[in-house]
Amino acid sequence: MTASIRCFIGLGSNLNNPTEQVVRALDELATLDKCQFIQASSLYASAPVGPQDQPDFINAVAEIETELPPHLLLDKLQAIEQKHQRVRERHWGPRTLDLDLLLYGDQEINTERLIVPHPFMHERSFVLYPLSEISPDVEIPQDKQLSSLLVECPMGSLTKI
Ligand code: ROI
Repeated sequence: MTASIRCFIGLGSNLNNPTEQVVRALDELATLDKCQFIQASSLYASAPVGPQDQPDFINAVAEIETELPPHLLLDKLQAIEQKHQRVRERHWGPRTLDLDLLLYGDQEINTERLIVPHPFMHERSFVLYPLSEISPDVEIPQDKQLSSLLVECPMGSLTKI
C-alpha cells in the first residue's frame, strides 16, 4: 500500500461568481481518485495582491491526504482548473480558479512545474489565515512556525465570510 501524504491546497477565484467557483472546486477535490478529503477552511474575501484593478478574491485552504505523487496531484489540480474554464489574461491578473499546492507532507520540491512549499505562501494572508484555521500546528519545511508567520503578516482586508 502506498503511504498517504497530507497536503494543503490553496483555492482562489475572482471571476464568474467566485464563491461558487471555490465551493465547486472543494467538491471536486473531495472526489479526486486516490485522495481523501480531510477538511476545508471557511471562505475568505480578500483584496487582490498584485494589480489592484481587478475584483476582490474569494480564498480558502483545503487539506487532503493523497497517495498520488506530487506531479500527478498537480495534473489533477490543473484538470480541475481547466474544468472551470480557467482564463488567465495576464500575470497576477484575474482568474476563474487557482489551485495552488501549498504543502506536500514535509517535502521540498523544486522542479520547473512545481515548487513546494509554495514560494509566496509565507507572506500571503489569504493563505496563512485559512491554513491556521484548519491546521494551526502544521510544519512548513524550511520556514518559521505558522504562528510567527502570522504575527508578521497582518490580516489586512482579509475577511471570513
Ligand atoms: N490576491 C488574492 N487576494 N487572492 C488570490 O488568490 C490571489 N491570487 C493571485 C494573485 C493575482 C497574486 N493575487 C491574489 O494569483
